[in-house]
Amino acid sequence: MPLNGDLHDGGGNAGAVIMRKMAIWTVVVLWVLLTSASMGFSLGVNWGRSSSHPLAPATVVAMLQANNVSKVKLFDVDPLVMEALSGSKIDVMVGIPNEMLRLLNASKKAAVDWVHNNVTRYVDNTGGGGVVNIEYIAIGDEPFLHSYGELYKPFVLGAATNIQLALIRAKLGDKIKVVVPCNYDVIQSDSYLPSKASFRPDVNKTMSQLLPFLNKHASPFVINLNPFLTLLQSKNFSIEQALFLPISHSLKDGHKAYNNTFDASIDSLATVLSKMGFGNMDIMVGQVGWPTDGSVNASSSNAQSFMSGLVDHLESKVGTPLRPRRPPIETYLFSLLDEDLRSVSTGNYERHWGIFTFDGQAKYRVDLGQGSGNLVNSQNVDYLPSKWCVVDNNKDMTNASTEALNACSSADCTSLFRGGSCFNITWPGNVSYAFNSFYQQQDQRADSCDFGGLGLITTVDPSVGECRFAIGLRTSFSCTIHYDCLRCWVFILIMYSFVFTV
Ligand SMILES: *[C@@H]1O[C@H](CO)[C@@H](O)[C@H](O)[C@H]1NC(C)=O
Ligand SMILES: *[C@@H]1O[C@H](CO)[C@@H](O)[C@H](O)[C@H]1NC(C)=O
Ligand SMILES: *[C@@H]1O[C@H](CO)[C@@H](O)[C@H](O)[C@H]1NC(C)=O
Ligand SMILES: *[C@@H]1O[C@H](CO)[C@@H](O)[C@H](O)[C@H]1NC(C)=O
Ligand SMILES: *[C@@H]1O[C@H](CO)[C@@H](O)[C@H](O)[C@H]1NC(C)=O
Ligand SMILES: *[C@@H]1O[C@H](CO)[C@@H](O)[C@H](O)[C@H]1NC(C)=O
Ligand SMILES: *[C@@H]1O[C@H](CO)[C@@H](O)[C@H](O)[C@H]1NC(C)=O
Ligand SMILES: *[C@@H]1O[C@H](CO)[C@@H](O)[C@H](O)[C@H]1NC(C)=O
Ligand SMILES: *[C@@H]1O[C@H](CO)[C@@H](O)[C@H](O)[C@H]1NC(C)=O
Ligand SMILES: CC(=O)N[C@H]1CO[C@H](CO)[C@@H](O)[C@@H]1O
Repeated sequence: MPLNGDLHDGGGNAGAVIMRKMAIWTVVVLWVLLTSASMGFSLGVNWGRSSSHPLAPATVVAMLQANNVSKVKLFDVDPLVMEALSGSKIDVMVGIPNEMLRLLNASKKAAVDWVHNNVTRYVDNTGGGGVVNIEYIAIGDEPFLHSYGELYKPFVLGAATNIQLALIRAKLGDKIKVVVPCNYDVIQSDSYLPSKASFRPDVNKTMSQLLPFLNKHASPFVINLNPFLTLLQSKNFSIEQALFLPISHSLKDGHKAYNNTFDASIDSLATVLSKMGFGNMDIMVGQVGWPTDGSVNASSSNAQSFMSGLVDHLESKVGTPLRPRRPPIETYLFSLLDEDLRSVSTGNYERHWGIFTFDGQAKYRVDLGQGSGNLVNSQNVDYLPSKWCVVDNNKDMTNASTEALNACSSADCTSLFRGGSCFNITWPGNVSYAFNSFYQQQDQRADSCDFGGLGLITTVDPSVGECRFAIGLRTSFSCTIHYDCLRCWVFILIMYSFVFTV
């Protein structure tokens, strides 16, 4: 209004009017510059903990800080993780496991307790400890996933409503937002054209109730993207489009042209939100990334292309054809670390999403947009001793493959199969890989390298080329049963008796 008013200000003194216009424009330009600078660009990471031997929370937080990562998305509320995050100034999304949604829908009191036990005590600094910057609470993790059917769907809105009420009661209603991370499979588009997208019929009704709730509380729609799976499943997108590489053909959708899968996915969601009457709702990307192992095209070099392409795209703030200059409000990379307990029902690559290996070592170079471009590895990682378990090929090897299969039924052998980084190591190298994987998972217990007499403990690193034979991490649990720890205690006891007898 002030700008328009100025145009009609016919005072007669043209010079003064021009001066005033210039002054106003200067202010506008400065304002735009300042706000865009302070808006930064919001990049976070998913910190999942489906690992047999997770890095210590304090080690991970130090690593996040060393890499200037300012936002993290969790899948639960682990007290040790929260303790490590307290005072860190890292913004946090905490998660409610799907299994709790039924209870949280049914009971307002359960929701109040949940918020009290898992949120209030961390954001409230009256307890003395440092504060955790909780920004979002995720109601379940992809509760509308197609394969879940009706398992969690009926409880999502009720649980979200009860948690929201509990937040308001705790006077946190305007500080913390309730969101529902949805897998991209809530959207369908037979032709893969964004303009033809709609919600999957079986979630349409639930969404028509959830969207007004999100809108009322100014919460974003959180979508988890999987461009890698899209590439595996559909012929419509090329790997170049998926990886933000130069392309020969863009995807034409009416007058819009799409150069990358990411924008096409965002605009499919934007289309659906418009069709449902919420075309202005903010979009947040809860997960997006590229795996590095366990499948063809899952490699560190492809992941590097993807991550740098994505970061450049977000940093440019160009937005998408349907939402120019309005990129997702926040984007959480998937994932921080490899996790050896993730389900492989959709593929072996599921355990290799990390930007960092399970022990916090960078897999490739990427500038997360805040600094040098070199990722900083985890420091002070607490490894087990430098020992590996391999097959002793001086023995009768008749049973070696069977023993390897047994080891793989519990240990992580996802790198051994087609497309994996260890697919190429020939027999019996792959048997050794399986033995070692099991041995490390069992905290290097001596009896876990037996394999019917075929196992042999070595101090020479058996890694070949790309195929890394890992050394496991010491966890507090593994220390209590660890052979070396036992030896250590025995030593201390002997020293004690020695001191007392002398
Ligand atoms: C959710 O909770 C409400 C209130 O207790 C209850 O009436 C409703 O049946 C619950 N929904 C389901 C699907 O159980
Ligand atoms: C959160 O609070 C509930 C209820 O007090 C509790 O049962 C649960 O273990 C806590 N943690 C998580 C991750 O939900
Ligand atoms: C996408 O692929 C399907 C079948 O693979 C085809 O029917 C459809 O026309 C394609 N869409 C576009 C936009 O190319
Ligand atoms: C989905 O829900 C919206 C809003 O309630 C409605 O307009 C639309 O027709 C529904 N679509 C389908 C396929 O049921
Ligand atoms: C898409 O790629 C084409 C050809 O490389 C280029 O001319 C066009 O500007 C690109 N479009 C966008 C939105 O980046
Ligand atoms: C983190 O930020 C600091 C200060 O801006 C910068 O000097 C440093 O290089 C950044 N580190 C990384 C890994 O980006
Ligand atoms: C191989 O396994 C079978 C069945 O467990 C056992 O009877 C046999 O002695 C084993 N062979 C060797 C060479 O260890
Ligand atoms: C596997 O070995 C073949 C031939 O030695 C080589 O061309 C190929 O690049 C290797 N693949 C991997 C994943 O190392
Ligand atoms: C090891 O490789 C051989 C072929 O070289 C194959 O028959 C066997 O199944 C592999 N074992 C494992 C555990 O991958
Ligand atoms: C770009 C790229 O790496 N594409 C490859 C994906 O994997 C298949 C199967 O190995 C290759 O044929 C493609 O070239």
